[in-house]
Amino acid sequence: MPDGEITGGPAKEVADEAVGEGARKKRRLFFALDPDESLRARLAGALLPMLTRAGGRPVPAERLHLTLVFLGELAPAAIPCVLAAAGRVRAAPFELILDHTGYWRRAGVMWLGARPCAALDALHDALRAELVSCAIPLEDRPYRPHVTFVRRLYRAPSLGAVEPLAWQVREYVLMESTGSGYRVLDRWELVRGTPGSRVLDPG
Ligand code: 2AM
Repeated sequence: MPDGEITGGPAKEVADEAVGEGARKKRRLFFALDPDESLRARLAGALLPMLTRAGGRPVPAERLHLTLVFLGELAPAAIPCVLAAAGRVRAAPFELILDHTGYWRRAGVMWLGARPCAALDALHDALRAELVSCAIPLEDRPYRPHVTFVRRLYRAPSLGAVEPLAWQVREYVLMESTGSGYRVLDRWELVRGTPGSRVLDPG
């Protein structure tokens, strides 16, 4: 998977790109949790000792994220439906605890895993349910929430518990993997008892 910078961008830009030159070019999209700067710094600090031991290719701190729902390659015409689906999700803020590491040999990645979290599963399920109306083929594999922090690692690392990191989840984002990196296309706040509300002005 390509690495690169995560940058923000308003929904209007997304809509504009859906009618311009790039209207036919498919885009690799996914919903994710995007750590704020303070959590990103804590993650980087906690991961640093493991990075030096593990080998492989460390994921730069600014690219760390947790995928909620992977959408795959989508035609730009499908994006408005995806944005609308995300806006219909109703979920409250919650706390996620990252407390263990894992390794997937075939993918060659080492990751930080989340303690079982009903609120995270509910957010994942709610997004998938709303996306049904967009007729996007989603994977049926069980959801394994994780933050990949090493890639191209083909020798099993030593795994174990890490000092638990608490993530106060207050929003989710739609991200694009651009080939040279990631960028945030839009964000939705989690608000107790209210619909997920758009943070960026759709223009
Ligand atoms: P990874 O970090 O473990 O590779 C962008 O590619 C994001 O979507 C990454 O977080 C990646 O997980 C995840 N991803 C990539 N391909 C996927 C797939 N087929 N199913 C689920 N998640 C995927």
